[in-house]
Amino acid sequence: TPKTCIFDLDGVVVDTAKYHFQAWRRLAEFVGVAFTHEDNDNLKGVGRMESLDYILAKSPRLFSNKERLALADQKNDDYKELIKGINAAELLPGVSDTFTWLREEGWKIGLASASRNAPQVIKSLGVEGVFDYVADAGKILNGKPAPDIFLDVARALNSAPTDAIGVEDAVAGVTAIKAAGMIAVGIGDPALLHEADVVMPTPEGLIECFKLMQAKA
Ligand code: B16
Ligand code: MG
Repeated sequence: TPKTCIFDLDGVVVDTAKYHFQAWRRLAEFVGVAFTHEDNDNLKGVGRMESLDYILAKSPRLFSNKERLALADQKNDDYKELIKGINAAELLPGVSDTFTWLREEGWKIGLASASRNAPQVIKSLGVEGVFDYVADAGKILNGKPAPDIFLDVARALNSAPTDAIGVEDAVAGVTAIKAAGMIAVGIGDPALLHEADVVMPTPEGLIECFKLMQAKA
């Protein structure tokens, strides 16, 4: 029976995608290329340098490694400024109740975020105590859609992948969960997240979903 739940952060626990969007758009303007909401969707769950390269690929000019690192820092400084004021009010609907329910039912809770800012964000949200383990994105070799980060969390929680449920809003994230051999719950558009075992529009349906899974197992 699944008794381990591994959460993605951005787009599942909190809507930081809007802050990533603003910071990436500023960066794109700075280098003179366009950046749309569709671009932002493509970058969900994708690491910082890979996201930067996606944007720089739209420019006709080439960027040195030094320039790339400076641009990544520039984006991250903007992003950190934007998330400074984050607090518990920005937890997505249903998230807090889901954490409480999982705790009461004795589940283990892990965090598999590609963001190096994740520790700061969960602290600001006041939920850092909820997680039994938080993956360090900087130490994961292959980013989503590779399964590495979800497997790292399962290992740390002494959980077999088949006993774990992953919750993700990103296409790359759902692919990573399935590649890890876990049950995937998608948050968002079912057409986009078709690889997931079940998709819901917001985290509000999670408790019912977990209850059904417990009953079925
Ligand atoms: P950072 P998640 C991901 O977090 C975001 O979805 C993605 O947009 C971002 O580029 C990536 O983290 C890296 O974030 O620049 O803060 O290290 O969805 O995996 O929680
Ligand atoms: Mg996400």
